[in-house]
Amino acid sequence: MIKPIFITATLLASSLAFSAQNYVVDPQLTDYRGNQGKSDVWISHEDSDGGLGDVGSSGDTAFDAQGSSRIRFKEKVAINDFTAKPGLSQVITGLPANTDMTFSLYYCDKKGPASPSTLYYGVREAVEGASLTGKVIAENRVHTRDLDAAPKGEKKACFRQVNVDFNSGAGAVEIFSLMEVYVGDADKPDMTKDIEVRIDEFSVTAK
Ligand SMILES: [Ca+2]
Ligand SMILES: [Ca+2]
Repeated sequence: MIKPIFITATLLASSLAFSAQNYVVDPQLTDYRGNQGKSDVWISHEDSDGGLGDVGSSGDTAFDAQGSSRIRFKEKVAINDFTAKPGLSQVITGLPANTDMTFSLYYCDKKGPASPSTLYYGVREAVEGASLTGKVIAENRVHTRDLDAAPKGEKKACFRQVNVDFNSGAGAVEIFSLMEVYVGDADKPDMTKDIEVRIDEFSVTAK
């Protein structure tokens, strides 16, 4: 009678190994796209008319069905504040406590090696009702020029995977993914068109 139980346990262990639980809700931004960027889980950090950047849904996708988020400064806005960091975040509760985990997403910037955009992403402690105010647990910055060898999206190869490790602490965190723009000595970057990037395919899993 012992043998069948052993086989069942082995099958369970192997199926778990192939699909680690992803704690992000609407991780592929499919619902976000379906609802034109309105979401109960994704928090947009934007104020385009106020010059703080625009966040919205896009039909582009890294994998599977349509949906990603487009972050941009619009060329038509009279005065853009390039110190603003527009983007998305999501509060995630119910993580296993004090566990080493990985946060990853796919980032697309078609502007090439000289792009003024940098992706600033990471994990903060969650503070109820006060998005992006918690203590930073882990953070990273990446430029598209550094992602030639990174895993690519299947539908749009412009999407490249980035990640950062963190410890879940008490089990409630806020993941964030924001665009920073480098202006340098100029008043503003080259604005012959919108400065835009896309983000998609989010994942938070135990290591
Ligand atoms: Ca997607
Ligand atoms: Ca918007």
